[in-house]
Amino acid sequence: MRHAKPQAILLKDYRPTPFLIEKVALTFRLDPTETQVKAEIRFKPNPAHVGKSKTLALDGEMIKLIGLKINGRPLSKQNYTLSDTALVITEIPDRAFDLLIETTCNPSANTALSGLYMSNGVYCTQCEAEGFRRITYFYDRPDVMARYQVRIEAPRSVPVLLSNGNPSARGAANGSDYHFAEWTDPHPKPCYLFALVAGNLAVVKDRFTTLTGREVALGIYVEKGKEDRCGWAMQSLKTAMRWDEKVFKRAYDLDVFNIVAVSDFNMGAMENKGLNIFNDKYILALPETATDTDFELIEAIIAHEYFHNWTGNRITCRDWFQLCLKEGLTVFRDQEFTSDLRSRAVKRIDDVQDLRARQFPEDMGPLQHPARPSRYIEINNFYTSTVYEKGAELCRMIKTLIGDKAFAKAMQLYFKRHDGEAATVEDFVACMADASGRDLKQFFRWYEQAGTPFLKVKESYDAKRKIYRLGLTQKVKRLKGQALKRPLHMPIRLGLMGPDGQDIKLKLHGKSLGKLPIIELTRASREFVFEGVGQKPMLSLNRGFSTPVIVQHNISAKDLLFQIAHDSDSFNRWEAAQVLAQRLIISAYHQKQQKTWAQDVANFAAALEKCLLDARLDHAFKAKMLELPDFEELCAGIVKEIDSERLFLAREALRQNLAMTLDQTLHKTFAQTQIEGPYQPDAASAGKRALHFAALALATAGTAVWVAPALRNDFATAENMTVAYGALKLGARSDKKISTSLLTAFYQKHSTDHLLVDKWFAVQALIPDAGAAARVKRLMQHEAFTLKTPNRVYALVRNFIGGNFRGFHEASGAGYQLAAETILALDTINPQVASRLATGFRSWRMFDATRRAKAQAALRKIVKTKGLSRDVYEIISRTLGA
Ligand code: B3K
Ligand code: ZN
Repeated sequence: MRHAKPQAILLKDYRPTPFLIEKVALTFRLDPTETQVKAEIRFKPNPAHVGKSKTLALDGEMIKLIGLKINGRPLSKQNYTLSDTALVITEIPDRAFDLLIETTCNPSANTALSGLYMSNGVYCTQCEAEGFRRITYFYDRPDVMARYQVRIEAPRSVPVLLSNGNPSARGAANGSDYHFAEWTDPHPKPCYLFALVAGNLAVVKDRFTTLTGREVALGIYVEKGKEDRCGWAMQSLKTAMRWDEKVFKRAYDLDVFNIVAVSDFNMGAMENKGLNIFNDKYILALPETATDTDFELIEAIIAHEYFHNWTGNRITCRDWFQLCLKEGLTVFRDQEFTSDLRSRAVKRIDDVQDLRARQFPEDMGPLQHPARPSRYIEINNFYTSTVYEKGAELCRMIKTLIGDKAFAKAMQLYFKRHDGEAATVEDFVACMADASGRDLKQFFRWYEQAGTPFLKVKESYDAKRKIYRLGLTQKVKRLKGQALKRPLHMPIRLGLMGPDGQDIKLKLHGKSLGKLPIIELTRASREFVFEGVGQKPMLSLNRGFSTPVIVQHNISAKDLLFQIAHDSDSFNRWEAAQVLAQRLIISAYHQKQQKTWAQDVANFAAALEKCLLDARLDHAFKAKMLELPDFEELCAGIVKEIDSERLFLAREALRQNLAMTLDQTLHKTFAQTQIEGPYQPDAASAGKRALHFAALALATAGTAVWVAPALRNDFATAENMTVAYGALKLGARSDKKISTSLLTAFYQKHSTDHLLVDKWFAVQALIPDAGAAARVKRLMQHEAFTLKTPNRVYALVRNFIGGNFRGFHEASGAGYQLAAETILALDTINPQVASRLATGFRSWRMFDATRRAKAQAALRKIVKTKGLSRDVYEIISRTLGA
């Protein structure tokens, strides 16, 4: 839909609908260009609605109305009005009534991939957030929950006919070679969870018996010939089902659970009741086709969608402002799942890296919004890292505040109290407060107030009185025109280490703190006084990243090195290395402290070396220690007027120095982690491979002669995709000869596998060479590139915008221009994907004047374009505005 000046929707305007929907019967007669949809809907008055309503206003777009009856009587044109976005029926009975709506839609023409569309010959739906209105006229909002009965009719050439719930009938349908299938979903659900899939698909089957004794038939549907790639997804599904029973006491509630993999999908996957639909990138995996990261993501996303069955589906959201109620909580649940299955310490580091790279920049710039927003223009723009990942951090903080036991109790209370309901964030937090007896009123501000807080640290030690004082001050930056930011309730884990590196038993204001000490900061500023501290301690603050803040602490390099070596909290050992690296890069950027820089780098390298040689540390953790902070994080440390080229070179200078200093250790690490034997996707094996490539990656920044042959050899002898892709990524960035030969070989070998062609594009999008924008532009002309497939656009264009810092921010403005042209071209095809690309401009004001001017010109060009989608309009106007 195209709008000149789109209207904002406000949280405070929420009102219940005048009617509720008791049940819906949908009949589809599938056709690629003219699918017929018959909806028989039973409405009843809503007791929660205030006042009488004589009209029924239903949402609908891109569909053609064919027939309309109330209680069996056809409606004449005087009885309703029809617009591009709504059907409004006047003169409605004041008691329950049946409405029959007949419409048609055109799945083949649906390039936005919202509603009913076709992917590679397969009929498929995506209804969240507001796609159901492209199927029939309806109350397209999550607080209207109904029971669904679905009948699908199609030619026999379309053998697989799937919908939500349990299968109830199938057979021959009217018309010579037509057949039908019927599905009944006993659980009331909002329409965004409706799904239909039909096509000539293969299926991989399995079974699962729940702890309550229910036999569940599991099915994964994929393109024919891909059956052998479903094993890992199936195994992950069963693991997730068992884990949810064990940890959250949640059992599955239907006789079937189906998953379908399609190749055209706007995001990762969708949790439709009993019929999850997935981007095939997150289902298909064999050691030869998928990397360790793919395996881990598949496991996590399968779990995430499955967990939604309770957090999202059984208990859904009252309105879309409550999105983090289901998303934040479900991300929290999938993070816990991965932590239990793999390494908790490494998972925490991964999640914090991700939060800092994606959520912090969002939270500090013009696209900032609270985890529970209070206004939006296009809800699809709010499936953000703030709603998802910060939302998960808020659940984690509550758990830290109230403790594991109370949290478990509170979750059970939530499931009991709100099962079958459309709930709010307040409802959730009330359960947490009621079960724990804690007052969470101030904590609630985290949901309503945007911005990443800074936490300033001041310490002092009184040797005579054996007192250690810790002063903490919190502050959230206000953006132009914003109201005063209020202090937040922060649970902060901490430790004080003695000179031997051991944690000291803490006594705060006369009270002993337990084994994992936590202090709570509720005021803007406070001093914590620890008694009985015999020697000047070393502070380890915000252990495990207990609160998502940016710590500002003038801790010395010496102390950071001590922390790297001794901190009992592995997160903070890693964090200390990050802080040191960040400082070294920033001082290279400002060309400050040139005299001591080399010595500081040498000390840092020595600390890393110790880690690499420490047999007690696992491979995955060591690999994390070798990763330097991302550009997004570095930018937050520089604050203004960034010259991205100089920042890139400063980071490269540190990499190069480390590579030279650590050469022997890197070589040894690389050799000791040589990949042998058949591929196993478990965390330990993946960790070994991660370290192998982390060592090689750092070594490529130096000049050692072993590197190029090692890289070529890995590529040539690779028996799995993790190794082949690991070598390709590094090879593509080395000299032209290696780069060309590896890229050519990879494409020749894999050009018929669309997921691997995506990888081939992604690798090239991320090469940080000078003139990357022009190179990416040329790649967009490649025969395999298309704007119609989201995965392809993400692989090449989104990776370039979001992952190629040097290229996207080229001083010439070529990167910005390329982004603007692509966003505009894509907006007429798929506004959701276009709008995702547009968020890449969110930090434009942090750059220097030259770059700002170029970015602004690109943004203005977009916003001035006539007929812009609501999606892109909202993102660009906010980006320009604040
Ligand atoms: N709930 C879906 C996301 C829907 C996005 C709509 N634009 C996937 C997930 O978070 O599980
Ligand atoms: Zn989700």
